[in-house]
Amino acid sequence: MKTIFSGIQPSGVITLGNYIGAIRQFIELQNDYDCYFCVVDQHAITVPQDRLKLRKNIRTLAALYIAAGLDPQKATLFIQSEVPAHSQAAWMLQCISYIGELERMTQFKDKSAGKEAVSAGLLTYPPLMAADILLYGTDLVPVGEDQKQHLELTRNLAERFNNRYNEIFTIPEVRIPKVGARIMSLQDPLKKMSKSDANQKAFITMLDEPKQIEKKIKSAVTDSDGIVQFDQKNKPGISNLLSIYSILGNKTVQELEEYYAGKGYGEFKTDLAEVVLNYIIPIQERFRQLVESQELDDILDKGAEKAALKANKMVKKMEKAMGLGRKRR
Ligand code: ATP
Ligand code: LTN
Repeated sequence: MKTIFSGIQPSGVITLGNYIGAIRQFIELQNDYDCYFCVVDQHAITVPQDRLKLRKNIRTLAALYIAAGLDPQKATLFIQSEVPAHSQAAWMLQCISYIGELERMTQFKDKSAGKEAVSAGLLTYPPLMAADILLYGTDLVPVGEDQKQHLELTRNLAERFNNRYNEIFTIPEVRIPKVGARIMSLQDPLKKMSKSDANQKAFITMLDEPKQIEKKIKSAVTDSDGIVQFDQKNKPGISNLLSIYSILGNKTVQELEEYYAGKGYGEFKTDLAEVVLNYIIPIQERFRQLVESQELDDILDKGAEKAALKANKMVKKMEKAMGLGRKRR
């Protein structure tokens, strides 16, 4: 059976973008692959985090994975910092990464732009991500569009290691959904929807109150011509809303355009809010039952144990290939 690995940062409450671009794929794939899904908390500390909020976000994210449909009987769910092999492997991979290639990463450039104090971790984030993936002999990595460049680097690092030391890594493929790989901000449809956006109105989280969700959709930026039509270039706002509607409402964009011909944005937005709520409310109900439960702790304990078993073996192989430590007698 082929292996899948993916991770989400607990840098806030996951958004509709994370759900559509990432989690929705995970749920679909868990039946056919050996899956490892991770709460990548060590990635989240590459930018400053409040410790109490981070703790809360980690637990929230783990519960939301399950509330959204991830089945812990089928997939392994765990927290990155609870499996030390990730940071061990990340160090070794950092030592074969070049500063130049890390500086070229778009995410690094975006997150460091205009900041005075940029952590070294923000720069060395990609080798940690490569470690996450390579430790499990991963064949496929389901992610949103924004992670494509990091996956390319992961493949390069794996090939570099294999050529330089020993052929121990599987070269992973990226899997980006055909639709919904890049849900845009509701306030600036030229920017991706991001859970750490300073403007709360720019994103919908999976735990927003129904009233808040309605409000955010109603105040989403569109344009002034009032025609419900998909045109990414000239009408990015309404096109983004059409994508969300199409995916969650299970209708093609063309069907929606036909249905809303001659009706304004107001009616379209009211219906979209209903579609989003129908999707999110059941997830929120399952979430509330899970988040403080012992069941969640048991799932995460078991997940970390299972992940460590596999990851530790790969760390040993990496150390052996690089000549670290002593030869085992
Ligand atoms: P942050 O705001 O902290 O950078 P983020 O919201 O961009 O976080 P990540 O934790 O970095 O989210 O990403 C988790 C997964 O969700 C990744 O697979 C990523 O590609 C996907 N993803 C993130 N934002 C979007 C989006 N707007 N549309 C589709 N997929 C997305
Ligand atoms: N870099 C990713 C999160 C992430 C990830 C991973 C995704 C960390 N490790 C391994 C896939 C596989 C992000 O910012 N979205």
